[in-house]
Amino acid sequence: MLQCSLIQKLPSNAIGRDFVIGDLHGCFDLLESLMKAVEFNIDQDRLFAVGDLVDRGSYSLPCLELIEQPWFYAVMGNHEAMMLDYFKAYQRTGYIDPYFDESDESGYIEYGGDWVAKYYQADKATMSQAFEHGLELAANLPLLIVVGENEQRFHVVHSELLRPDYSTNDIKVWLDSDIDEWLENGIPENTKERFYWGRTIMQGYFDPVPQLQVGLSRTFCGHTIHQNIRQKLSHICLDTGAYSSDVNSAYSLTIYDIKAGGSWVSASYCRNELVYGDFV
Ligand SMILES: [Mn+2]
Repeated sequence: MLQCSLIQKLPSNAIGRDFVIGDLHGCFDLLESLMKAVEFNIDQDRLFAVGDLVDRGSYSLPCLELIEQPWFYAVMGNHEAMMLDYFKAYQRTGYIDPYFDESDESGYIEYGGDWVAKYYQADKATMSQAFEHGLELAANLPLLIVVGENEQRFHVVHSELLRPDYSTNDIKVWLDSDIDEWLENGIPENTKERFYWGRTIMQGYFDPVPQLQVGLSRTFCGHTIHQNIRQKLSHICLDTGAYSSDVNSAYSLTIYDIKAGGSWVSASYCRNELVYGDFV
């Protein structure tokens, strides 16, 4: 089971802007160009990440290290969860087999975790200190972030706030009132994994489906790739496939400006120019 604080509550940003970034997957350089494009001010603005900071792209550890920045907030993605699982035995024994691919029964290495081999120290059969620190940072990520009150309120989660009883309940997703209760009593055990693995809403299981779910504030998520931002049942999905943008020009990394009402910028490895738009 994940040992993290699970749910984090933050006030609205009274002095600056709030941005959300889609699944980074190691695309640190794309993030840098987007932050420059929006003139991100680290003294005033905040950046929320929908999880999956690591795997597949070129700069996984630098993306993990962002968690230490006071202006950066992230939730746990399934890739962080898989990475933590993979290194559980190592954290217990202090020893790891150098043959990452062969020793991986979990599928993590094959699923994008092969970058970790770079941080293996053969002389000591351990991982580097910087990598171990990255693991600690990932282990403390919450599953859900709740920001602000009333009209300004928004949530950040990796995949979806789907109720486990969605097939028999008219209301398919958790509401603000449920989340408020979790802030007091914790998130129910039977729903946690859906927060970083679920694909029911974005893969269209309920389509056609309204953009808004009454009673649920805007909930930013990622995990399911599409070339455009999409909104279903108050979930706004920002995974526009950053790590694939070197081979597929339809894909990109997207940053979303919450206070500007959904203006966004995207960067891609395939093209030299940034793309600007408004999500309505
Ligand atoms: Mn994911």
